[in-house]
Order: sequence, then C-alpha cells, then structure tokens
Amino acid sequence: MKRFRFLTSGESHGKCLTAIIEGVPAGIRIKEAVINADLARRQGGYGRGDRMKIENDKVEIKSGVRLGKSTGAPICLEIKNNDYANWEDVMAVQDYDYPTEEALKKIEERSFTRVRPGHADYAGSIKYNLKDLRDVLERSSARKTAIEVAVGSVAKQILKEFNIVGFSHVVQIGNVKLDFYPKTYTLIKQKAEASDVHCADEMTSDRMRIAIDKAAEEGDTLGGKFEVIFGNLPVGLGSYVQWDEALDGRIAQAIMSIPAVKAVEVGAGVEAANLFGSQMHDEIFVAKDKSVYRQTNNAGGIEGGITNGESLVVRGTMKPIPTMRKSLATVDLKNMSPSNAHFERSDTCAVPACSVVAEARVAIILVDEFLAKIGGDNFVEMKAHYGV
Ligand code: EPS
Repeated sequence: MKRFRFLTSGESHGKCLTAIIEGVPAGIRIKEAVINADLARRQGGYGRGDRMKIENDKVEIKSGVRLGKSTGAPICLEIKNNDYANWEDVMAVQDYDYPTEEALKKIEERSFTRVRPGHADYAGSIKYNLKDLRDVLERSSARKTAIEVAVGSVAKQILKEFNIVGFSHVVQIGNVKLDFYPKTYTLIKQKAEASDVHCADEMTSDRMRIAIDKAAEEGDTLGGKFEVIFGNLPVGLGSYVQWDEALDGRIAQAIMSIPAVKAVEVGAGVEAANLFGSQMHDEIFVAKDKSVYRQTNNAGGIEGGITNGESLVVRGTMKPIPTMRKSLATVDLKNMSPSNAHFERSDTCAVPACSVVAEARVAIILVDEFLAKIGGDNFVEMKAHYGV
C-alpha cells in the first residue's frame, strides 16, 4: 500500500533545510512555482521579525521529478537559508583546529545558557546533554516549518489532481476575534489571502495589526487561533477500527506538533461541551436524487474517525512566541543562578504563518489517507480506482 511519508533535516541558521518524500505516485504534476507560492505565504504576515527580510524562501526540487511530473522515485526538496552567510563561523560542521579570534568571538556571542521559559531550551538541554542552548534552538526553531510547508505543497498538488482543495485563515490574534465570517468558503479564502494577518475581515485585520503593534512596543508577543478547511473529500478517509487510525486523531497530532500550538479542535470543538446532543449532531436529509445532505457541520467533517463527505474543519490555538524582549525570570544553566531569559531577534506574532503550516500538515495527513484508500503506483491507476 502506497503511503506518503517524509523526513526533514536542517538548522535555523545552517546551510539549508531538506526533505525527502516517499510515496508520491508517478505521473503527478509537481511545480516548484506552486511550492514557492506557499513558501511566500508562510514567510509573510504582519508581526514577523527581521529574519524574514533576509530570507527569500525558494525550493529546489533535487530529485524525483522529471519534465514536470513525479517519476515515483523519492522527491528531495531543499530550501537554502540566506542567513547562513552571517552564521558560517558559528554553524561550522568541522571543529576548528585553530579558530580565528573573530570566529571565537562570534561563537561566544551566539552561545547562551539563560533558558527561555516556554521554549525547548530547558528540557532540550537536559535531554540531549547540550550545554550551549544554541544547539537546542537551532533545531527546535520554527524555521523548520518552511520545509514542511514545501512538503505540504507537494501533498496539495496531489490532492488537487482529484479536486480536493483546502485553505486556512486566522480567526483570532490576542483577544481580537473574527466575529463576522464571510458567507462562503471561497470568500473567506479570497479575503484571508488578501490580508497580511490572513484574516477574512478587513476591520478585524486592522484591529489585529494594532494589537500586534502594541505587543511589539511592549517587547511582548501574541498568539491566536487559526482554522483549516478542506473540501471535496471522499467519504471514508480514516477509520474507527484502531485508535491510531482515527483521522481526527491523526490530524490533531499533525497540528499539535507545530511549534507553539497548544490546542486543536475539530468542528464545534470545545463548544460541544455546552450543547445538547440534539443541538450538536448534524441531522441528515435526503435529496430527490437520493443523495444525502446536512444543514450544519458541527462534526467538522469527521464522524467515527472517518470523513463523512462534509468539509473538514479544524482549528488550532498557538501560544505567544516565548522569545521576548520583556524577559522572564529563569535559570542560567552555566552556574544554576537566577537570571533573566535570553533574547534574540524573533517574531512578535506568527499566527498567520502558523495557519499556513497547519494547512500543509493537514494536507500531508489527507494525502496519506487518500493514497492508502485508493491505492495505485501512478496517476492513471489512481484515477481508475477513484472513478474519475
Ligand atoms: C523562523 C525563523 C526564525 C524565527 C522564528 C521562525 O528566525 P531567527 O531565529 O533567525 O530570527 O524568526 O522562530 C521562532 C520564533 C522560534 O521561536 O523558533 C521562520 O523561518 O519561520
């Protein structure tokens, strides 16, 4: 059974980020330009820090695609870090026999031992026995989500061949909430894409920007909530037969493991606790042509761990980024003395970027389930199995 799987590697200020994807059937159109458009969506967003002015994230497909189509071989993707040019001495792979004064100074300047509460620093340093927290930061950084978005973009290009499409939008930043939803998904998508906070309402976007500016002025950071929606899904992705096959469970894992995400909801989500069963469950109606339809989607497109033919609706909550000018009380691991947390360049708010990452992660799970269900080593077989 073909399954979509991948691994990534790369440090935030290392040479590059890399992924190898396996399980992409042959004959699927894969375009670098489409991946690059998603990378630009992730890189942008109001509230991002100065790193994003240095980068111009572009993917290079290094293998597995020829003359515009997948060959069935593993696909290798690479994104170069422009910032590496400023970190070469610090991120050197070889140990120095005779480091220059300049290199030693840079390594010293960029090493740190004052743990940032909320980041991976403390637990990572103990787990991997890393004395310089630079070694923890480099891989735990959300920088690696760039290559994950590239993988997600490949997943979306496979799904699109079968008319399965999705999008994401931001529904809350700090305490500013999107109360007015445009009427259709097409409008929500259009408006969110036009907003630099990825929010589908202009007035709410203005208020979100003001909240971000205020947090930045105070040396603070802001989190928020985002929503991912996918439509035209077949009934039957996921399963109830074993706990690890439930689609909602797999999607929750995929979103929860994005750096800084603290909660995931499907459909009505936590609001379900306030509803009676008669209010919660989406009644089923039968049309003249004997097809079934619903007027509500509190299930968020999943019942019994399986897609039910309605749109998949998933929400995630991102905490405020833990790297802050307004530094918190912490421990200096060098001498176990009380201290203030390390600060370095960071974002004030990355919820818009996080929504794009979540969209990619959901696409990765959906394509894996889709390939498992319909099977096939190439596009022709897949279409025959799917009946299109
Ligand atoms: C990020 C790149 C990073 C951070 C951010 C995400 O760049 P740098 O560390 O060089 O400023 O801007 O990562 C974090 C905020 C974090 O805490 O990990 C990116 O490409 O998205």
